[in-house]
Amino acid sequence: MKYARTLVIILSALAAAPAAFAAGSMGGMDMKGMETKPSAGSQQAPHPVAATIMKLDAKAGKVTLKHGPIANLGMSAMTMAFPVKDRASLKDFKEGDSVLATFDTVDGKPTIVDMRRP
Ligand SMILES: [Cu+2]
Repeated sequence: MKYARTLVIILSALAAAPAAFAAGSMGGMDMKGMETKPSAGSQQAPHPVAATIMKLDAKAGKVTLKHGPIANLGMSAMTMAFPVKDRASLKDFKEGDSVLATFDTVDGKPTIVDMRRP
């Protein structure tokens, strides 16, 4: 009967061990590489932005605008010069005009693709 009792004690110890090892063995996984980066193709669609024409150069096809935030270009409000896609449309505007301008990236540059009166 002494052997049987010893066997029970050993078996009990072995049965308890795996549970102790299992706990905490799953802690090594993290989510590196799972972040979503905004890509150039996932920006929102262009929409008209309120702006004021500070300078207009019809010959060069450039307009300097004081513009509000341009969400689709990720640009905050500022004053800067833009090329204009449709130069002919510039004859309808002059410096000091308030406009609604739509911007998009053309040939890698922020460009006015549409401009109209508010
Ligand atoms: Cu700007």
